[in-house]
Amino acid sequence: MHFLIGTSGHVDHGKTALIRALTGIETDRLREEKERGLSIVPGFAFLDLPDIGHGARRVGIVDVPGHERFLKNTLTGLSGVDVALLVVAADEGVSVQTREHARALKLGRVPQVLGVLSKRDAVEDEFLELARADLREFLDASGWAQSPIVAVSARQELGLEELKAHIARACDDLEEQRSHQSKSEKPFRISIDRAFSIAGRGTIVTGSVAQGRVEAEDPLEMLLPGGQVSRVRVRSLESHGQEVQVLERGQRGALNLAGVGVDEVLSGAILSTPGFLLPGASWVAWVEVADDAARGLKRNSVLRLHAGTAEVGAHLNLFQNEMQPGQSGVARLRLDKPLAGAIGDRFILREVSSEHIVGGGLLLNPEDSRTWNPVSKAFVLRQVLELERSPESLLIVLLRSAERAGLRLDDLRRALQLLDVEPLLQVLEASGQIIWRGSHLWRREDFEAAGQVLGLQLQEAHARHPSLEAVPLSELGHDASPELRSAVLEEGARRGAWSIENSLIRHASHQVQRDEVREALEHADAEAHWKLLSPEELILAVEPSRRERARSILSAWLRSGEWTRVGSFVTSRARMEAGAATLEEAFGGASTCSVGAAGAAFGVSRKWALPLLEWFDKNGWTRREGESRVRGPRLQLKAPAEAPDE
Ligand SMILES: Nc1nc2c(ncn2[C@@H]2O[C@H](COP(=O)(O)OP(=O)(O)O)[C@@H](O)[C@H]2O)c(=O)[nH]1
Ligand SMILES: [Mg+2]
Repeated sequence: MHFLIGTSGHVDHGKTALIRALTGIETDRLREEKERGLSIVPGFAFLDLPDIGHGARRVGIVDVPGHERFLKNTLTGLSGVDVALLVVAADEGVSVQTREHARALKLGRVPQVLGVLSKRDAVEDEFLELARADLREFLDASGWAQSPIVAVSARQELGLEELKAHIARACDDLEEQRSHQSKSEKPFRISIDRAFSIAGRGTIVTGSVAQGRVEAEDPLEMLLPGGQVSRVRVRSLESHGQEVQVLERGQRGALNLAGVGVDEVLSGAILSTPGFLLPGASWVAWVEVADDAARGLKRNSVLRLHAGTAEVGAHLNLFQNEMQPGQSGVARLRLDKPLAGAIGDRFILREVSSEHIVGGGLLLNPEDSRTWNPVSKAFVLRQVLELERSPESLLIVLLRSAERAGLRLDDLRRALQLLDVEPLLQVLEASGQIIWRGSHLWRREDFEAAGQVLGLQLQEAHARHPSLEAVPLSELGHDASPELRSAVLEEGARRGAWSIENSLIRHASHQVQRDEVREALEHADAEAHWKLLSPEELILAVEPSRRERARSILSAWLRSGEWTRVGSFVTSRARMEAGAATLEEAFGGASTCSVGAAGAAFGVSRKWALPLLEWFDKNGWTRREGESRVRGPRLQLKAPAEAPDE
């Protein structure tokens, strides 16, 4: 496992000098940085840690600027940091930017924070202890009561070994925690912090790997702030100046990319395994106001949002009037350009006027779903993202909020950020919690409720057609999505609740009620095949004394839509619907069909062919073009089998 260490703290408190003393590497590389003695952009180094029980390891280091003017660069640098060194000069104590950076570490949920008292050579021992007590109090109040404090001097090389041991311990702790987490592989993700080109090699981008792993030749997706998505390919990889075969979470990396010019890489861009991130111009989010913020957040505030290395303008649409420091709740963030992200991504919010960090939060849902009811769902989602953090519970919460719409496998992979969700689905299916069919899944409760609704609809349909053995499938299940409907129909048939044949369905409990008048009408209609009969002709099929009743049955059928008029003829709608196959024959694979061809396929003369085609026109199966017919929306040629990718 790899870990990234980051500095933080007020300007001039000795961060860069400390990294130089620890690693021998100068992280202030820019000429301007050297001249001014001031870090402006994040600088990078690496450190070999002693083996304190879990093996020696090399960790990456990012040294961030402390000056308030470069806070954006500081936040960029801190993205992906596992262990933060909060550096406080012993002779100055906790200062403005110490507080600001601590807020960023806290809101960004940086997992481990170590207190570092720098420049201990610059103060008397007595003063050092005062500074230590001051820092202790600050760490405790920030929720880091467990964090150690190490006093160091970069100038006299004091406390460096002790600090390394503490960093090693923090990494060991993280490794221990992460070994308990799901082993399933995450898609690769890196937020780009620099892009440049080298003659003969093309575009190089650098960043801290936030998730997953990447190898040379892997195809990736580049997502720009603004919403553009393009495909790129990894030519080669480097970490700390050396070519590597693989880059993993927690590593600093440089990726040589094919398929993109350096000018096309905007700051804040993300590289990801294709298909795992969606740009959203508006996100439902869980927002928290820093408990030491100068003021609360008001509805309709305009803020700067930082996520990964991206920064976008955000209009805060709160569901309440104001959130006080320390409070949190649901909000809708309308961004000035789309931001790519995933459920559970953390962000930080800055005030535009003061530029101070005021809050942060979690992305919950790019607002594209119709069913999303933010306020009721956000609380539960936030709970599971922040506290439980298991893919199983997240999946169940998402399914519950999707209700009968269920989830598509693709959306689920994206929501859980897992390359392979199948093993998880197998477990949940075996334990009876979900129903998984092909590319869709539902909670068992929702699926069964849909089954019950369909069963009731079927019984009602039977009641409408008491003399029919079975009813047209097309009468049922229109309140469910096509996937749910067909999965529920199939499942009921499997369990024997009903049977399906051709496009007719029959409930297992259905008993046909014999009625001679109805049967005589239906029989006459069926006997006529496609040489449909007029109402008068049908009535003649019934014994004279019962023709009055036959007439009223027929008009009831026509009123209910069970039967339909085809020109001057009448027949059951089910029979017309079943005519699709014959109509296909009439087209014979061609794009048009003449009246003659239709007559031949249906075995009738123009007397019937014309009204049949007019009925099909009216019902969307065909469309008249001149003297012939083309396919209507309900009679689409079956798509050819999908061509394989690439
Ligand atoms: N006395 C003393 N001065 C230090 C020490 N470390 C850094 N400084 C000085 O503090 C100033 C700021 O250091 P720098 O590392 O650039 O601070 P940064 O802005 O936090 O990165 C420089 O003038 C350093 O020489 C130290 O251990 N002891
Ligand atoms: Mg510095």
